[in-house]
Amino acid sequence: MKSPVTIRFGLKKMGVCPAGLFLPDTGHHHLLINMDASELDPKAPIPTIENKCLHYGKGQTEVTLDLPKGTHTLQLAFANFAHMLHKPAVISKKITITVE
Ligand SMILES: [Cu+2]
Repeated sequence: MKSPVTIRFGLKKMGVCPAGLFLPDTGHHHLLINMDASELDPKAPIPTIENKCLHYGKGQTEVTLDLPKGTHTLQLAFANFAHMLHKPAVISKKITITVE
């Protein structure tokens, strides 16, 4: 694929809402680029790391990103109003994409 890359975030059985707003069974998406969700501390808010760990705290369900050429892994972590992982954690499987 070519950059910019459009990524659509899927979710079942829970709702998406902006960060900071507490509603049961909701949260917002985080995109992990070349990072594994196992690196996230379940007891701490998800960090913001440039080009690596991105928050979509407005409740976005789709983003378009400029990604450098090469192979990248993408994984989603869904977290609550305070950027904390749910229990059990809601994490996507990891996909691999190649940007030409
Ligand atoms: Cu967040």
